[in-house]
Amino acid sequence: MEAAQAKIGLVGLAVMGENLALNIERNGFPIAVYNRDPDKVERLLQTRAKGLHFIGAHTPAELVKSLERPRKIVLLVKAGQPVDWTVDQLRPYLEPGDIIVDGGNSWYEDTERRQKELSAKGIRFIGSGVSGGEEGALWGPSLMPGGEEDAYEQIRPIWEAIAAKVDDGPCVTYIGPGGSGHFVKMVHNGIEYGDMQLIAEAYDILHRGLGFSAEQLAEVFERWNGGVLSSFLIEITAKIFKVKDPETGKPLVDLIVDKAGQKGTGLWTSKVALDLGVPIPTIDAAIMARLLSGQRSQRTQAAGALEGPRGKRWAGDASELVAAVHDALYAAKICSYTQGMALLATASHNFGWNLRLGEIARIWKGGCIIRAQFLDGIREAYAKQADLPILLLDDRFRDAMSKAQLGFRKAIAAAQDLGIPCLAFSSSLAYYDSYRSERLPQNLTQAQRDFFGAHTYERTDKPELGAVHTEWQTLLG
Ligand code: NBP
Repeated sequence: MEAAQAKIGLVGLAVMGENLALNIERNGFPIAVYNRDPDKVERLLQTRAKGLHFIGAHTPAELVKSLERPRKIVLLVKAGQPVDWTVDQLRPYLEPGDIIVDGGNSWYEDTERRQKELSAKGIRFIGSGVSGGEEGALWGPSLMPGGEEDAYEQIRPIWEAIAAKVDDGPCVTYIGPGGSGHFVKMVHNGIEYGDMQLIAEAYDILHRGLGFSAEQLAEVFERWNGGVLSSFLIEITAKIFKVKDPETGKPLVDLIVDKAGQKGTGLWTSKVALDLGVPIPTIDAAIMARLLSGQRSQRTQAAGALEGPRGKRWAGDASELVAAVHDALYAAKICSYTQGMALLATASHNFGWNLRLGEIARIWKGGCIIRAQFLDGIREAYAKQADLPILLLDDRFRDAMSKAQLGFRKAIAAAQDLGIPCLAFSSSLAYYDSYRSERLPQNLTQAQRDFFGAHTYERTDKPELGAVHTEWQTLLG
């Protein structure tokens, strides 16, 4: 291939970069690729990219030289300092109008800093969330681009061509200015943490509480995948229960150490939510559950020392508990997505992003890890009312909660009786009940704050007084 022929360049040939590059090329865009370790470039060109419209670049200069103007370069390198390093490598060869697209899981404030730094040289920087893992990157991810809209317009044809497709279009939309694309991707990941933890808790109740085998679990999850819970994560859960370890013949899932790792985007979601003052207890619980799972040696010690139900089985009708756990999973999922969307709404308001929540739900319907038919209901809810205060108040979800809430309570009560932890289920129910409570006990909290710190309070019977303070000790006499 002649020089200056590629439509787009890509840096970072690990699992995401390699697969996204193949997706871009398959959709008709000749691509130039570069990696810090050049062996990876050669390996790709000799294997999966052999005979395709790829240009292998061995230096940043070569990469830039092989691109049409304005240059468009996608980064899929490890988030954090490697992104700055890669940008610094490219910067001397770029010209005003060129566009860098960071497709990694970058912290949204880093994206905004990079946008500012590069704009001084006329270079545009898009922070685009890419979700869907290896398969998504290759066959169609969900893409969440944020930054200057006219810069996004330049890559839009490529982004729309490579994105997953659902009944109402490609799973990509312009998210908004600044770091909004990476923020939305971060919240997507937080919601993913919540979904995974809720599924894990449902599994625990059925497995420990009912003694269901992997085969029975596969059957239950397969059935659930045909209804309101239908989603990629439920589908792969059913598949996981069917896989046997080739060596021992046992279900592979039973042989996996009960310790879940995390790379940070879930934790970021919780931290940002605290900073913005948005309660997201289901997602917080999912992070706490992973942290607790990591404290394995303490748990092993405590298992023999701390009292509580041990190995107790559900004495009632198994099918009733299965139905209750199904309802709990659906209800808690509604609570979790309500929290995630509330976080997006607050960020949009505080940062002036003008996020279109219905459109974000739409682009999550395909390609990404949380993809599910369920998201169509969220899209419709925001299409009906763009400023819906909380998703729980949409007719569809309010009715669904009314129907599911008894099962929700029953499943949690059963888990508590059996001594099975369900951090995310119970946090979700407490979230729901808090919203339903016209009066919460924080009148007492405020009284305590005024007692020890003169923090004042407002009176229910005399709102016109505003903040008042009482000398509590004096009144005690
Ligand atoms: P990694 O996150 O493992 O990154 C690998 C790439 O980063 C390689 O090109 C590597 O170059 C480069 N790199 C590293 Br590692 N350290 C570097 C440094 N100090 N300076 C410059 N370059 C460095 O790969 P990935 O899993 O494909 O993910 C890429 C991005 O996409 C990440 O931000 C990730 O969070 C995000 N993401 C991943 C997934 C997923 O399922 N894996 C899904 C969605 C988003 P080298 O080859 O020379 O070491």
